[in-house]
Amino acid sequence: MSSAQASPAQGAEAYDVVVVGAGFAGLYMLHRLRGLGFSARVFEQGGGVGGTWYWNRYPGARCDVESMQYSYSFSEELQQEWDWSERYAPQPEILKYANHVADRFDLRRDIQFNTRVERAVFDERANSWSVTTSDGRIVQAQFVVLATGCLSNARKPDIKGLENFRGAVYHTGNWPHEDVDFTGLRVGLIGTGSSGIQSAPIIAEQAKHLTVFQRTANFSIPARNAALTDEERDAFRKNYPEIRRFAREVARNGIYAEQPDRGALDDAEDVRRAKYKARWDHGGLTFMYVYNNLGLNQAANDTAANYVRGKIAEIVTDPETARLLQPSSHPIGTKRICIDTDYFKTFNRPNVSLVDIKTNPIEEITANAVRVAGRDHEVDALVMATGFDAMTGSVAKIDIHGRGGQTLNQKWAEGPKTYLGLMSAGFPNLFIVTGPGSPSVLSNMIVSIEQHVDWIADSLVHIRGQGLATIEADGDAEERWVAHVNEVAHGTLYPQANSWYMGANIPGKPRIFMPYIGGVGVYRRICDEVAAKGYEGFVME
Ligand code: N01
Repeated sequence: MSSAQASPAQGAEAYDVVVVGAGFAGLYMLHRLRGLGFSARVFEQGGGVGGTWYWNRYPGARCDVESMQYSYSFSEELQQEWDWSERYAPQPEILKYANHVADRFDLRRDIQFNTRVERAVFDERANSWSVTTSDGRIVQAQFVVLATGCLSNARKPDIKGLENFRGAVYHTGNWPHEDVDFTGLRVGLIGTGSSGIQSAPIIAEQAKHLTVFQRTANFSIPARNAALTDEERDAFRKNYPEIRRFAREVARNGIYAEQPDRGALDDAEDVRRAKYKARWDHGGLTFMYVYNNLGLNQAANDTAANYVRGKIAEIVTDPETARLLQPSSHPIGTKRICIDTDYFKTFNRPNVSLVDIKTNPIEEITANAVRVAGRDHEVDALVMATGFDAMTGSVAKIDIHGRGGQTLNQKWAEGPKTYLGLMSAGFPNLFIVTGPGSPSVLSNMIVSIEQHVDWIADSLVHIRGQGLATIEADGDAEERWVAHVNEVAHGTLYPQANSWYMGANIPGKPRIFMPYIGGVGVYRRICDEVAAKGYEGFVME
């Protein structure tokens, strides 16, 4: 059945589909392709499956979406048989789950590990891609699916003198596989996003001293993590059909939770405070669902932000440290909100100190210290929790040439352009899973991954059924979609923050709000309508 197997250079290794990445997206894509009779090969740069959960092994790493929801829904048996141990699964357990899925569905035999895809060139005569891998092979594929992940290109900032530092330097997004022991060491932690906020309390328990270098104070809500009981797991399992339906079709971010029906200013001050308290006590991301206008209206947002600032002041005993930890540079939620266990409390420990590097940026890293405002903070090890070149970074690392030899990096020089986040005009038969222009990082990633993979799989079946060779985003449809993504974003408070959603954490990266903020339910309906109308906005030949 395989058109790709027949078309390219005689004797070349050829597949219908090459999938880049064996994280949650790549694994499910492979499973679907197999089930539909397509030949497929997955290339994965890591030594195992799991993607982000393979690399992010830092102390305290766990998911901020509840484990019963941060899981595949495509197999009823899988979701009934897997036992999550905690409300928020720790990284090792999520990695174990990814490995279980790979084994249960016999996926490994089509995955080549420790292999990067370095280059992909579209051959306009053969209508197929030549894919060059890091082991020097070139394979042919009619289709390429980039399942490269949104937060997979870890970024160590270019800080003066870093190369002179004599101790170990770790990055949370590329953590060693062997145990890292900070016992007796003075540790410097740079970065206070989700990774820094999760790791600080654990490192502080082990290290002799922890110095946290903070550029931007962040909003964080207690996780209230706990072991899951059999009753809780059973309740989820019984209600999975409704929970999954709701997450896909109703919830804006793909998470089943009570949806707000009013704005923050519709309630009196005491009622509002009681609601915030209830959500703070409950813990987790749903703090932001108390009201339906926290991302839209500054005055409404201020009420939630003030509540959290008040909580920080209550928890942190030193008033100056509390003041520094209170975020003031962005509306709450416009940078990814953090979920923590004892983060603010950690600053009450005698072996923890906070250094403000907003007012006085790091001047230099020396052999044994981080120098700020002329003072050397001595450290034996450095932990960079400095984030990722998000959404586009891992795609940009692949040298992708589309029609007329244009590279994707040239096309995206002013910011990523896609139609529905799925394809980019000029690059036929190249799909992106949860790419810029789709809800992606604003959602429960597994819900969005399953939706994209299913949509791509359906489109491939359509192409095969119609005897077609290519699918490509139409340039005008893409322009309209990019404008729509932008317009929706600018109707919210999100672009106010210097966030990685905006590319603001990477010097020189264009400031574009990359994900689609219209909500996963709305987005799914748009994608389904496009398909139902004969893939409107795509050119198929
Ligand atoms: O990265 P980040 P992250 N000098 O980019 C600072 C997901 N995730 O790895 O804000 C000094 O958020 C930077 O400062 P600023 C989640 O979606 C999920 O923590 O740019 N500081 C910031 O404080 C999350 O949002 C989970 O001023 C520098 C920090 O480093 C995303 O991954 C857990 C600097 C980077 O924060 C990324 O999170 C972990 C410099 N030169 C991650 N450069 C869960 O599921 C950067 N910083 C819970």
